[in-house]
Amino acid sequence: MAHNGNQVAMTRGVSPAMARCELTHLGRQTLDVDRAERQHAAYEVCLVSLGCRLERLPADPDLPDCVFIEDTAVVVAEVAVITRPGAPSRQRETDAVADALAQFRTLLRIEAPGTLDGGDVLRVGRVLYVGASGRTNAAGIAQLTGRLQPFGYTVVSVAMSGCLHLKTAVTAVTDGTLLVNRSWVDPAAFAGFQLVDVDPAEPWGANVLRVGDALVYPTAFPRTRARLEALGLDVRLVEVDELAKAEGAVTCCSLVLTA
Ligand code: CIR
Repeated sequence: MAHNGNQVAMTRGVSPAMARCELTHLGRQTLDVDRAERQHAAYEVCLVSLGCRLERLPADPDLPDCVFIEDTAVVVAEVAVITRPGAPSRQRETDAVADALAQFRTLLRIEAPGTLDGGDVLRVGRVLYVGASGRTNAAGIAQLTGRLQPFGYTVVSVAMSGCLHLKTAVTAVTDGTLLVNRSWVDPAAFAGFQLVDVDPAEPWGANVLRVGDALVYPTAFPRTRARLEALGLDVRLVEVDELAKAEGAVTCCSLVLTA
């Protein structure tokens, strides 16, 4: 097994109620929970192969979207900010995650009336770009700024539209390079970065999970993958199409942190 410092990947099991997940941009399709579980298990194996120690929280049968653990916290080196997810059905997801994160970080919180989903937070170095999405409101962004500025972080609010979270539209593939779908976010917000566009046939292809120098990436976007590989990037494939029926992708299924 590779070693990646003291990297921990916190994950949470697939809820047996996942078929009742929140949906915003997709119609409800038949969801095979067993297949979603198998895909999630293979995703976890991929993270372990990249040197992460797995910290796996059990699923909650009353929380259909609990597998999408990314939305419940923003973890930086110094602290973890427990979010207040924008979908009311998801707000109780934070309890178990906060309990588990307390062994690694001092906890801070987003409080009402603020809402914030971790999927809207793209951190590159000490800058956090935060999508003003349907889930994350101005109060949530202001609170995140207040919690993290004392540690030297800058929080930048980013306008976006047409997709669920900022990281549906843009993620970092290196510290200087972003993978982006320009129809959902204006890249003017990211001056100074090299930009790689998703292939026009793969609008959902902008969500990449970086673990060390490796990129965990869905099998579903071969054209965009070729663009990443052409840059010499180390792409590790996972099949997540069943999870994608619930509008989830690769970043949303883990919180990767240094212990
Ligand atoms: C939701 O609508 O909240 C879930 N069905 C999907 C959340 C995906 N989260 C993410 O991409 N960070």
